[in-house]
Amino acid sequence: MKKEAIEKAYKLAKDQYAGLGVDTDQVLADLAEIVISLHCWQTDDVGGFEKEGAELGGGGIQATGNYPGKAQTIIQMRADLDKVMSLLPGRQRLNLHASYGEFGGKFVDRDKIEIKHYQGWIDWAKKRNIGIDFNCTCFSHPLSDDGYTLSSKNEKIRKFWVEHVKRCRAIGAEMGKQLGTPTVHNLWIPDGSKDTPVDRFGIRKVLKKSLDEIFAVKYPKKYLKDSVESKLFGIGSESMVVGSHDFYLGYAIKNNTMITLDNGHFHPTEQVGDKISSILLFADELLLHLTRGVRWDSDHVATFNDEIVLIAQEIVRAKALNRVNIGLDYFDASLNRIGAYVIGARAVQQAFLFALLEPHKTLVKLEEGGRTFERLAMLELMKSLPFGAVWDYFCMKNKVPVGSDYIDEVVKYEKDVLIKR
Ligand code: RNT
Ligand code: ZN
Repeated sequence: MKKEAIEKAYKLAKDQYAGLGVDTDQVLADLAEIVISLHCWQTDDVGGFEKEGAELGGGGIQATGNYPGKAQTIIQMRADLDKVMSLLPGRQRLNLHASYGEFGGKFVDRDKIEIKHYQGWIDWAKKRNIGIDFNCTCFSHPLSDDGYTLSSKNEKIRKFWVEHVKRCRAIGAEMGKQLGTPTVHNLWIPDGSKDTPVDRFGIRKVLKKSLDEIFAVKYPKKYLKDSVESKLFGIGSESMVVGSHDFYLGYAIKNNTMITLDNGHFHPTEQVGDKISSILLFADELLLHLTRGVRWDSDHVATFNDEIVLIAQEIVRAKALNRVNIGLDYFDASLNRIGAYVIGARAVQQAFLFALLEPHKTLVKLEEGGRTFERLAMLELMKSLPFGAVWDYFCMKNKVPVGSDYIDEVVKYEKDVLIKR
């Protein structure tokens, strides 16, 4: 698209939104401040670099598909991340899993990891002026095979995982310190039961005990922010997930940690967007794992759909952009992974743009006046306003491909780089 055409379309759109009292220049300034944490595991189907050709399993995490081009080394992964960031407007962070350390060809078990294994990533991020978020990896390991990690009644297994998570938090805090922006550490465990357990209380009590041991170590919030992630069910944990939403919501509120809302982890008719205004009344901040649930699978590429839009709207409406940490979480191996990455990240940014363009004050006024017809009509009207023109202008201003140009870029990268792997 030509620069003049993009500018002209933006000018028209700006006037239209201004008619509703929305200042698009301000909206673009706000959008530019939104940071998206890129989940490194989309580039290699959650394989990690602990051993070559690692395949993931356990706890219902499974990438399906065999599209060529998966990152097999850290060098390849970094090239992929650079490519992705070059196609995204706005700001990003990197979301790293513990299994992506640089172990120098040696096997380093999870209870032995140290900051030195991640120093390369910190230096990489520093050069790009981005922050890092971190995750313990409590799956795809012989000691997670029987379905319980931090909630295991086997003390040897439980201690192993407590040590792993403690180390991950220490590493995260050091990352945050070195990079000058707090690392969000997210804890997700696969623990659960395929069939009906009888001692749910006892099992959950073990998890609580493990978390208490882990979080007994305090770090300054300017280095590390903790979050805990719930799930409804997974493959192999259909009948009970130990770390359910009730469990972690209770834990988070009581212990002043964040809760992670992965929108693929709830009942399909539940609206994650609706939970935000409740949680933010009781918690300082929260973490999002944005994804697209399809039937029983929680990890399809995020798209600009009603669910993501409602989440963005509820955050913007609550004026809580500075209290929500935004991450992506999906892994689809059936299409170009870099393309999938960009689709999801752009979809989320577009959802926030759409939300920021809402004439919020007018809508609240209508609502308070009982004008429910006008409220709904306005909400419908927003859908056909030229928000695409505002988006294109944002991409152009950020010097990233506009419109379908990014598709060509991804296809070129596939031809030049991915297909040769
Ligand atoms: C699993 C959780 C978790 C993982 C990542 C890889 O159901 O969503 O966040 O996807 O840790
Ligand atoms: Zn998640």
